[in-house]
Amino acid sequence: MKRRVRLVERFLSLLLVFLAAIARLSAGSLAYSGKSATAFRVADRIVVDGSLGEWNKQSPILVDQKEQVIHDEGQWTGADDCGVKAYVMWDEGSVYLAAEIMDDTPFMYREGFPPDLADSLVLHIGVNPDADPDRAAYEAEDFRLTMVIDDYYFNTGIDRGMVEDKKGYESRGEDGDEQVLDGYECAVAEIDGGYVFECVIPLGNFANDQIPALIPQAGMSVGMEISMFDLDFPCPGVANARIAWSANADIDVNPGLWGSVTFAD
Ligand SMILES: [Ca+2]
Ligand SMILES: [Ca+2]
Repeated sequence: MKRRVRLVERFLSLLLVFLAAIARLSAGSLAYSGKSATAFRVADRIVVDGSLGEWNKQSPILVDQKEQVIHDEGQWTGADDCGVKAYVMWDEGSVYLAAEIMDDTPFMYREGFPPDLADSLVLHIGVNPDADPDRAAYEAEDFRLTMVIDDYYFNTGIDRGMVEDKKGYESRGEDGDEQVLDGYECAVAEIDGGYVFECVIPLGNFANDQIPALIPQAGMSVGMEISMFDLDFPCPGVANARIAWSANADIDVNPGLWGSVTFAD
């Protein structure tokens, strides 16, 4: 009888260890803001043409609610003013981003507009999958990419102003009028009330001799955030609402507030 009790005790203590490990694992996957999505591996190939027939759309990133507006709140009049449904896919060399974007005044941009003052999508990505999901300050592997959405230039900018130890990777394209990405391809196609945006971003753009390129694998998670600036007047600085997946205005200073994405086959 005693032996049986000891066995039960042993079993229970093992069970506790097991449950604690599971709890730690799920805490890890729930870190960042708690917003999470799945990025599916590209099955065949993505044709960057503004048509999403080849996309797996099972895990949309939804950015279209009033509580997600984090800048110029009074300038946002509803999901038809600026509402984003985004998707992420991957292969070993690139991330692919697509978005169905509702906007009553699309493609607001003029030459010389800084990316933050135009119609633009912002992608935050942490390229170190081992980074602490609770980190409250940017590390060298944390990037903020702004993609201007007009219908001709598609200029981009990478802001490193918030990164203390930049590891040799400085800001680029902050004044607009620049294409800072290599191998970036994108397309837009107008739809009722807005447009579809589709792009490929080679991951070598977030790397240098001190920052290794991210090589996604199924099961790996990284910090990621999607937000959008919406300019409604052809004059920068007047009003540009911003809406963000994680609904937090501090995503530009605190990567622990981003969402996260898990790569899957
Ligand atoms: Ca396509
Ligand atoms: Ca708008």
